[in-house]
Amino acid sequence: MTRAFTEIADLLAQQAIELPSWAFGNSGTRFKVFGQAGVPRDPFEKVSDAAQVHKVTGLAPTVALHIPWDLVDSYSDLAKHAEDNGVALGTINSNTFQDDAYKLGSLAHSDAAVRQKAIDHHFRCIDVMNETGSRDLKIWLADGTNYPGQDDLRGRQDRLAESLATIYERIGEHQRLVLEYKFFEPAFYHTDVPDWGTSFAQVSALGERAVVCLDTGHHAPGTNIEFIVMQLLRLGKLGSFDFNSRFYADDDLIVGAADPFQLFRIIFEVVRGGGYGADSGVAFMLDQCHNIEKKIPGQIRSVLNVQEMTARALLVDTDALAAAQQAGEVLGANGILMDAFYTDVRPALAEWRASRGLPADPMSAYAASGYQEKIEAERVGGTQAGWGA
Ligand code: PSV
Ligand code: MN
Ligand code: MN
Repeated sequence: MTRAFTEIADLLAQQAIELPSWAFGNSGTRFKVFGQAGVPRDPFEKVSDAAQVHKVTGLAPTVALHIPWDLVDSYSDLAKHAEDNGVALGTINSNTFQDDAYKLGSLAHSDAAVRQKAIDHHFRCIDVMNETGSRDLKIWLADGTNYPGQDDLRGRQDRLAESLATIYERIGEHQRLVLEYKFFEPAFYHTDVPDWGTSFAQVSALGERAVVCLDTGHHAPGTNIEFIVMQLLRLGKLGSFDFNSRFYADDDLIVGAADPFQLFRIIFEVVRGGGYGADSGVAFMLDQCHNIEKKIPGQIRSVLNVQEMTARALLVDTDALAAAQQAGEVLGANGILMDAFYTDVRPALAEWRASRGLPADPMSAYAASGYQEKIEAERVGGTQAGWGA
């Protein structure tokens, strides 16, 4: 038994999933970047492509930028361009992993001059946020070491805390600092922000407007990610998700492709913990790249996957579940969760979309729109997302 779809229809309308600008540029692995026809030549074209995803799904009203990948002369012009295309600019992601100066780290580096360079970059990102009206500054650090003894673990953590505090002081009253963690890569021996506990400890020392970003691809195999979701929500520190799928490492594959059941379990805990909806303070984002498949359809498929698992998570009969848990009905409780997970919500979602003036089948609607053919014919020399993203 599950709840009726009609009971969750309005809740589904609250869903918003931010798209990363870098999903639209050429990307690859360290072995090869495969160029695709029609990829954007500049940030304006990335925003135009992201807008196509929102147009056919109604799910993706904002686009995250990565600085300096998305360098433009005027961010107000870019924000205006987004608005003209029916979307808005969202999170600003910093980048302290591509300059030679950052070879041994950035915010945790032993040299104060390198730390200051990285801090200044974040100040520049905050300036951009002030122009775009963005709420979140997202920090993912490549900082770490490759060899035991290479640097002082404790010293690096202390320096990181100091650098973050300097950046935090600069963010506005309505802005947030969001610290992402990742267990390894590009550093292989130790990473300065490897896990949710470290991110939590660092942001807790900063203050209320500092929160954690959970990237679903940044955990060791077998990690119970929904437990981390529950704990961070419980502690009031879950700021955002970077959604993607992984089989082996930081694969950045389409969310829900590798393990839809895990995505369902994560979203169930989000809903359970009050993290769902516009006012929850938990931002849903994608952090993906599409190395071999077309990018716009890849993003459409991704937001639909999130929507499908959200619908299933919302369908859980929570009253019955609580009763079964209270009564110690192990299989009964598990059965209630699985009933919702096994519900095929695709036909109901197609109807739901049609009733809201959206295409019942967004993938076909995009294919029929002619947009892909148009950009493939018009754009020559598209840009690279960054690296493997
Ligand atoms: C690197 O692992 C990474 O994929 C992080 O997940 C960031 O969110 C992303 O790059 C963009 O900086
Ligand atoms: Mn990420
Ligand atoms: Mn990643």
